[in-house]
Amino acid sequence: MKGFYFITDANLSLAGSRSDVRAAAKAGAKIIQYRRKEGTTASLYKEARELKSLCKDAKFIVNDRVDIALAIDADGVHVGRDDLPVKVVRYLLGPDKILGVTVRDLEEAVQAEKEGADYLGVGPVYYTSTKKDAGPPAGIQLIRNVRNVCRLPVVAIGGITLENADEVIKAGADMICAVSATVAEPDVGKAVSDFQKLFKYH
Ligand code: TZP
Ligand code: MG
Repeated sequence: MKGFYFITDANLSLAGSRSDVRAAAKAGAKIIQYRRKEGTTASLYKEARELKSLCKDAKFIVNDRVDIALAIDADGVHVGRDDLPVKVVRYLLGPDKILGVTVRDLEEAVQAEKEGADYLGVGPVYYTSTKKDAGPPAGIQLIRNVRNVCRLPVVAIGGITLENADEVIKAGADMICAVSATVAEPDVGKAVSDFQKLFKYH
């Protein structure tokens, strides 16, 4: 799958996640991830269910929470090093749901592929202040290296803007994810559609 990968961020959002998800889906985002670090399980469940219903043709992925993803029959889950182990998540999800895994270097990428990931979230490519514990920027060389070694789709993330997205796609990213460059924009739909357009020329 090629194209834009949208992630919700309630703290950066100007209009709220519902409005953002509606706009992102309409603008053609291929995947929409529900990422929310605060809130009760009950409130996350309710919001996830609502947001999934707004996704149209975009796949709906839940960050961190396998239980919520299963409860609302999401298309998949995205996990990282602080979440359940990849093998365990694959077991809980079964073979058909999408399992995305964040990786910060080539070794983690190879490991995630072995353990049953369906795509790799690779980054941070550039400096980001959106995720405090994202680690140091890996640069586009990591995108190239993962592309050359792994067969899974590469979703590039971290500090990506309309100005640098092109070189990230050229380096081999199948999908681009930009949080602050979309969610914090006054017109989320336009921002997503501008990112989405970049894929027409590759
Ligand atoms: N994972 C790695 S970097 C990141 C996440 C969720 C945040 C990316 O946000 P931004 O605003 O696109 O740099
Ligand atoms: Mg996580």
